[in-house]
Amino acid sequence: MNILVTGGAGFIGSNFIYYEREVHPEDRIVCLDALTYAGNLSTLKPLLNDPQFRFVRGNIADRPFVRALFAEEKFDAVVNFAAESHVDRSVENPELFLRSNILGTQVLMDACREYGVARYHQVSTDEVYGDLPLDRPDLFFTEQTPLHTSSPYSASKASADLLVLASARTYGLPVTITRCSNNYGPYHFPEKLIPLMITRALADQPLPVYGTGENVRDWLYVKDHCSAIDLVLRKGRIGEIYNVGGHNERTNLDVVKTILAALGKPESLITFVTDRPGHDRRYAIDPTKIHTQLGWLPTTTFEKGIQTTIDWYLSNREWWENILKGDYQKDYERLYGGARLGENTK
Ligand code: NAD
Ligand code: TDX
Repeated sequence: MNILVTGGAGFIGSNFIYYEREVHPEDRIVCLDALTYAGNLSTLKPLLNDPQFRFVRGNIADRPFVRALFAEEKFDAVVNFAAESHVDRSVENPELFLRSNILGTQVLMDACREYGVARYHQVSTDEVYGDLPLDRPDLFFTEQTPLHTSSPYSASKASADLLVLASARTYGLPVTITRCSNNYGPYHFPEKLIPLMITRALADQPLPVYGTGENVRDWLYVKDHCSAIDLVLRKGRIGEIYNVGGHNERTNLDVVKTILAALGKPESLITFVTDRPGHDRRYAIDPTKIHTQLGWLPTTTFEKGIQTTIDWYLSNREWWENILKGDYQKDYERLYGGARLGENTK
């Protein structure tokens, strides 16, 4: 297969490309990425001389550019990771999220139709379901849970999902969708909770916990998400949505304390800060469908995954220190200081 992976210079996309090269070395991968603030070509450096890999810089919302690439490459499948992915940035600047996450998805699907691509896979999120109350541990998101979004980010992802289903029904586009819970692991951009806390704790900087720290996230090691997407891409039923998650719920405070303990740093670094506007309380995925229909199960426990992740950040300091030396730090100060965040693509 010749597979287009969009957003492959970001966190999950890059992990997916490495997973595919390892598990399906016969396939060719083309990575299309705009290299926004979140994209990092150094993440893919070991692959740049691989004859089965090509990197192309470009925007998924740029229709003429996308059409030309599809005409040239004749893809068999498309996996769309490309998106603006940070909730806090969407609160500051929603419009960029509409262009990349909604318009970009439509442009890719139109190109799939025009060039007869056999499969379009949309990487979506559990955030499209909104949140669950903290005092109802019996409730989980299933594929039937109604869409009920909270942030411009999640609203843009839900909009994209609706357009994917519309393309399937109206034009017969062969689509699948996965909706995954929070990922963690190597190459995670240090604005998200886990890498932010690891990198700040290593520098003995205060760790900003929003609100009371009681919000719950359902954490999945990134490689387990990659195996789920790979399975759905190759064996999933056309037109279906699959929830992906590993029953790994933790409060944010628990996660931060686990990181501090692993690094031998004091809990006095924890600083409670103003809550995120519209902050979702709890996410929790019911992965029964992907387990029973496709046999998927996660293989990494949170205990093992968080230690592996911390070890990765300890032995790959150059990767994240280069990010912190760049524009990101200024953006972070603006966000953390409550000022408006401007254009965040380079
Ligand atoms: P990320 O921000 O680390 O990476 C996104 C990548 O997409 C970057 O390399 C960026 O340069 C690229 N990109 C952004 N806009 C683009 C555009 N218009 N054209 C081309 N490239 C563009 O994000 P991530 O955490 O790896 O998330 C990847 C996908 O998975 C997203 O669609 C996100 O909604 C979804 N998802 C993420 C999580 C999570 O926990 N991180 C969980 C579930 C679903
Ligand atoms: O500094 C922080 N302090 C804090 O308390 C940050 C960055 C986050 N938080 C809290 C907010 C959330 O409750 O930690 C939790 C996790 O926050 P994020 O890492 O920003 O992730 P989240 O908002 O849960 O969204 C993530 O999972 C779903 C990804 O960023 C999305 O792309 C994905 O769809």
